[in-house]
Amino acid sequence: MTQTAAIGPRSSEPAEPPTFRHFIAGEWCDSTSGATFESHNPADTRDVIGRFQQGTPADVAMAIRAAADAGAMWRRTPAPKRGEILYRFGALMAEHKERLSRAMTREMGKVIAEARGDVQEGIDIAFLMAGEGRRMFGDTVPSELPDKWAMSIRQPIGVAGIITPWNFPIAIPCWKMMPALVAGNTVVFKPASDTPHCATLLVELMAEAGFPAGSVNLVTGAGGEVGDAIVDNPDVGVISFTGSSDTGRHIATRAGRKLKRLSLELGGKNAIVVMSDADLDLATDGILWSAFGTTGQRCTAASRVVVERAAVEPLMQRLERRARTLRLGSGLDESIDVGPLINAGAVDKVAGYIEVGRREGELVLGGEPARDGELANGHFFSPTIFRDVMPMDRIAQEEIFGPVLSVIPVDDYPAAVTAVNQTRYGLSSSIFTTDANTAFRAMRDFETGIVYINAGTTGAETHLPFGGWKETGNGHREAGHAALDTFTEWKAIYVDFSGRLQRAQIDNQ
Ligand code: UN1
Repeated sequence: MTQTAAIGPRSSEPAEPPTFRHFIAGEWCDSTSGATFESHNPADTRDVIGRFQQGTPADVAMAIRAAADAGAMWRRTPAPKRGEILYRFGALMAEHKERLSRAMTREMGKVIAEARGDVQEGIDIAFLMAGEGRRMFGDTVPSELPDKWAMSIRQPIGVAGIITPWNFPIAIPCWKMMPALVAGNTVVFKPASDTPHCATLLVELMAEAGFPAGSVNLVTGAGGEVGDAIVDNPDVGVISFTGSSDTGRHIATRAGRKLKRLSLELGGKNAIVVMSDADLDLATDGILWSAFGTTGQRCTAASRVVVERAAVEPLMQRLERRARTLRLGSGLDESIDVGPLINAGAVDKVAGYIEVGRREGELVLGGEPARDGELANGHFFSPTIFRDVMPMDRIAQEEIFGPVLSVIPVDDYPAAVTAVNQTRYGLSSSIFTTDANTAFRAMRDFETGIVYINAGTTGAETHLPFGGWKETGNGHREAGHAALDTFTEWKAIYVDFSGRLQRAQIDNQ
């Protein structure tokens, strides 16, 4: 291991924060900018986690060159052998799970149980994709002509640009890098500026696992500088991005001009439907977990609850009572339910939506930053619930990415379907009902990439496709074997062993 980071309580004499570096061509190196930026603990911003390289287009160019050079060898390494390195990496993550989880809570803020889940999701996808090294199926099919063989195989694209968000700082980079690498691509990884430490720890373990020099390159820094340089470089054949819709559009425009392969995973405005026949205690559990888990900072978070009118009052009572018991604080304390928002900008954004919400619905809980006592130095925001919100209100339409829930009353199931689907996004949805017919109708009717029955909107597992309809993405899927589609080209191969010219579509009449 090339670097270690101090994790845990600060001593009374805070040490100088450590400086971390890019990882290019198998070496840890400084940026050509000579500049660094800091990463802070969002639960207590006095806690500086470290200094990180302020990457430049020149750094990116070096990383892409290293990745392109390494690609020549990596793509010829048999896929099962590539998979063995993924297995080693998954095992190393499992060995270091607690250290990674604690580092994540410190840097990103999610509570420690959720951080462990995030790391586990990384382990799961590493093992799943390691197995793909021995599968990676193509088709072998009969030819329409005699003495002719027909088959299809997947081949790597080349250099993959991996641009990731801060909200799943281990899982999402793994969702992208594991399929890219097992398929024979090499990667240039640009993590979110809010979580460069998690990314560094991850890449340290990748190097230890045996990914060869140049196959994985890390460049930290700002999206405008580092991200754009990755997207624009002609030697990057595929880009995978998860983040905001605005940034997604920006990347899509630039990548589109160059006709690049691009996988986008963007916003969500996910709804939970509660029918009057639902188990309301179970629904309350699902809603609170989906709305306030990760402080609402998941693409899959539930920010809308669409409730049949007869269930509104009993559900509201349960939600309010239970939401009031949620404890805010540092996620390193196991008893805490809700950690901080990621940064001051996020607090401002959420606070702005509270003002919008006051004009649209009735605020029944929360609605302001939480700054009492130990929360004073963090970016905390009280779990917030609005009721009597209309489906087309702004707080029911725009992604807030914070602990803000809108309760939308509807008359019946058809009205619920309309409300669920009346948004530009389509990531996940859920319904609580005890009627099997209603459940099956929802599976058919909800226009989202993920549907849950009698569970909240979060908690996708890595062996199924993850992604959304409509403006949530651009048709690609992460996780599952569908993830390989982003990172491979198909090649159809015909072998004619007849010894004569056989013309398809003509000589087989
Ligand atoms: C995200 O928020 O971008 O389904 C990913 C879930 C997690 C992944 C969320 N497994 O909530």
